[in-house]
Amino acid sequence: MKVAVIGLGYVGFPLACAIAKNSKNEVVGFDLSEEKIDFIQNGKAPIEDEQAEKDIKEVSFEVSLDDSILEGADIFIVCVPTPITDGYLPDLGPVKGATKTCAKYLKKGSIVVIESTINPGICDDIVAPLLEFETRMKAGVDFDIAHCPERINPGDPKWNVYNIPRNVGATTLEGCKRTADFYRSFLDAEVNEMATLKEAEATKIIENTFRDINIAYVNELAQSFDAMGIDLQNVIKGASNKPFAFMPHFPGCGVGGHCIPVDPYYLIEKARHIGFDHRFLRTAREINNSMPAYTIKVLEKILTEKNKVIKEMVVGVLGVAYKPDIGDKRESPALKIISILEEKAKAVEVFDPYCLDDSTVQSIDELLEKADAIVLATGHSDFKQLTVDDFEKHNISCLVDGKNIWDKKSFENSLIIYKGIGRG
Ligand code: SAJ
Repeated sequence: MKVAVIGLGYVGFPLACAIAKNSKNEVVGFDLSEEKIDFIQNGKAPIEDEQAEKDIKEVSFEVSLDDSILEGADIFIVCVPTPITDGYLPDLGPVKGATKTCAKYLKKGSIVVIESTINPGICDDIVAPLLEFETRMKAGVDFDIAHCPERINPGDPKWNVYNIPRNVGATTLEGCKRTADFYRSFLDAEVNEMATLKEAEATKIIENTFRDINIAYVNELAQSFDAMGIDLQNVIKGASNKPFAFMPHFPGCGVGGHCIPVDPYYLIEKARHIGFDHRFLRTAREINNSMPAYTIKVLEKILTEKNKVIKEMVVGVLGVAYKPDIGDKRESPALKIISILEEKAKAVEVFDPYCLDDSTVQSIDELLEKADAIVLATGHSDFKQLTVDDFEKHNISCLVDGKNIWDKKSFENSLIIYKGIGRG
């Protein structure tokens, strides 16, 4: 078959490589980004992904900025972003755009697979009508729509496109089986066939919402345990040796990324339309969104212990990215921390080795030299190496460890006041 992957980012590119490498299908790729197309045409991976960077050396497939490359495709796989708008509503622009592009080349018997994360009902209520309108064909009769939610975990050395189990739902059970068998033809992992599109859409949403509410749980605990002087990190460590029915999550300065802080709003919004208020999910989002402000409150509290005030301080922020050792800053809490500090502090200096464009200085030393106090916002490995001596050498007086990466005991006999999030 001819398989067309629309969107060659951290989801679509590893997928296209896997299909090209492990199956006999012809694979083509389409993207709107000239840079991505150039990278791939020069045999380079357009994203940071260990497995894909290996695969691209073994496979080659045609990619183009021109959607006519989709001509004759039997299977279209949509792997485009599904961001949220400023009002926290799902922005389906990219999915609608990609769907219209597929419609131009859709033929009888084809399958359109959506991998992008969408909320329950998008395939039935948005994608199907769009394809039917554009092609005058009938979903479930002339062609099929399937949803196989992506589960790529950027930077994960263990789990990759080949070994992560997948779920598939489709307009018809026959379409679901065809899609599942297609995925089984190039994956090593289990592919689970679900009864409906909505079930498959809901599965991914609850995976990530599950994570968001559990992080909110420990973030709320961190605030009460800080006030009680209890080290929540140690308490979680204790609870974690329970061999069943406990799953540790960890408090911090906030929740970033393109999945966890975004997906709950899809479900909240969908349910709102049918008159249900997901007040628990909303509260969890409010708690996680409040953590950057809480982090600054912790800083202000320890500054007063040193008879200092934040508006006289140059505050250094270590980290911009939303997770360690990658340069992705989407929805990163660090950005919120920086904007709060720009209102409150005398000056803000920023350094992230993976986000140099967002850095105001070019090295950790330069940041420590300029700053009076430090907020750590990303747990990059480079920052983990820092010791109390590095901070003392640069006369840092206060330090808030937003991702609890340093050993609080090492600061006990120093002049530096150290506080983590949920470290008592
Ligand atoms: N975070 C916490 N406490 C935790 C875990 C995470 O504060 O206990 C924060 C992180 O600092 C980060 C944010 O939450 O700012 C998201 O972290 P994440 O580890 O969930 O990273 P993501 O956004 O890359 O999430 C992806 C998701 N994968 C997919 O959607 C395919 C998610 O489903 C995975 O659970 C997650 O990776 C993972 O397990 O690493």
